[in-house]
Amino acid sequence: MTRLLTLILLSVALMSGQALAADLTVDLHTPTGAPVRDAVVTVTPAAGAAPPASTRLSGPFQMSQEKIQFHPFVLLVPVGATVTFPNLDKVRHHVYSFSAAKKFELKLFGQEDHRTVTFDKAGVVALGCNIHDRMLAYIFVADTPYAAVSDDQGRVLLRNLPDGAVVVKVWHPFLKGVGQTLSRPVTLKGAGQQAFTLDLRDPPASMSSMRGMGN
Ligand SMILES: [Cu+2]
Repeated sequence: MTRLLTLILLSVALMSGQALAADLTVDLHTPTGAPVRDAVVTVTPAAGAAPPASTRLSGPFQMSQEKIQFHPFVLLVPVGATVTFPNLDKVRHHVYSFSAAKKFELKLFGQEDHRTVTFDKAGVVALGCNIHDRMLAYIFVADTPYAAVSDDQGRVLLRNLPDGAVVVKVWHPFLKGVGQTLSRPVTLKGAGQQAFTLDLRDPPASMSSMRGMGN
């Protein structure tokens, strides 16, 4: 390769927008210090649009029903994702959502039935079952590829984020406050760490005995 060509390629690379260099660790805990799992952390560049969420969040995406519960409790998908709803129980389920981001109903279906729903709008979709009141789960439809769900340690690690000013948001279904969301402007450069304290309301009585909700 000629030196001129190398220089041209290098300048194109430098001009083509933000460097992807930052790694961000986010720790989530309750006011008493317990880790919070099942929270969704999203990072959005303050200037310019984020790339399509599907560039990093890849499927297959599945919300199964087993032992009269949804699995997982919180499912993160990119805008446009198609989610399958396999029923692993012997009984039938009747899954629905009234959420603005996606209203739908999967009428009584059993193990033999194949059901899918496509989520074409960003937002939070709360799921229920008409037959079993205690079934509850959430699908978080993200419009940024920089997103992840917290693990049992209440931790999220996001790699190769754009350097510069971003907004970090944390959502959890039982977080007190507007939109169940906390938001913080952060300037990323290299490796960074953020901690959030999440004040959670009690989960619905019907499900609190069945899940470790992290609080
Ligand atoms: Cu059900």
